[in-house]
Formats: sequence, structure tokens, C-alpha cells
Amino acid sequence: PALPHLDDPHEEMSGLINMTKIAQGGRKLRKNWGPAWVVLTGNSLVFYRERPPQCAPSQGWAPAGSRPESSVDLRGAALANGRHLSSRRNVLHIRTVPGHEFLLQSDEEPELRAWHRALRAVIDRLDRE
Ligand code: I3S
Repeated sequence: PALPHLDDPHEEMSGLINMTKIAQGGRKLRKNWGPAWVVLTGNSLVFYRERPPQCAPSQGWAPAGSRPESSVDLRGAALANGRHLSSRRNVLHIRTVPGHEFLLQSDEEPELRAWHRALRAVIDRLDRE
């Protein structure tokens, strides 16, 4: 099934990172930290339980049969340091327009900074469109 907001599916960045959802549609959720394979595209953040199997380059990052757990549209999203929301170090807080909120975390500070930079670039670009 097509994902409605994946109209710019080129991959900006992907990797395995600790993640928890903390709100869904503005409703607070209980944290459930765990590793996720996260793909940043031109307009979305897509979460997989694990890394999808490698596929032919022509097929891009979303091989048939690998279903994302969830994905969110980053247009208008807010991105901030998440230090006030967790006791973990190197935490990034993402809040989307419909009120879905996520924390991303890595013990490797450069890794989290790379995600911060890449997300900032995508969100800023979407703001200018
Ligand atoms: O922000 P919170 O609610 O104190 O987050 C911690 C809890 O969710 C805790 O689980 P329970 O209280 O549901 O058993 C988790 O084990 C912790 O990891 C959460 O905090 P951190 O600081 O790790 O984000």
C-alpha cells in the first residue's frame, strides 16, 4: 500500500538508532525505548523495526515487502534537544504538526549530531517550500 506523504522518497540518511514514541496525536504515551532502523527522506521520517534487506539500487530504500512500522510527515515539524525529556544523553525531540512526538537517542554524540543536522536541513527546506 502506498504511503500518502512519501512523495519525495529519496533517502537523506538512514541508520539504527534508539527511539521511543512519546505522544500520538497530542496524547502522551508511555515510553518504550528500543532500536529502530530510521530512514530520513526528503519529507518524512520512516521507522522500521529492523533494517530492510538490501535490494537493487534501482529499487531505492523501500524494497517491496518491507513494511515500515510507521512514518511521519516532517513538514512544519519542531526539532529540539530532548535533554529535559529523558535521563539519557544525546537525545533529540521531534514533534510533528499532528502532535506525534519521538525521541531519538545515541550514546555516540557525533551520530546524534548527524541526525540533528540532517533533520534540520530537511525541515528547513520544507519550511521554505
Ligand atoms: O520520562 P519517564 O517517564 O521518567 O521515562 C522513563 C520511564 O518510561 C521508564 O519506564 P517505566 O517508568 O514506564 O517503567 C523507562 O524505563 C525509562 O527508560 C524512561 O526514561 P528515560 O530517562 O530512559 O528516557
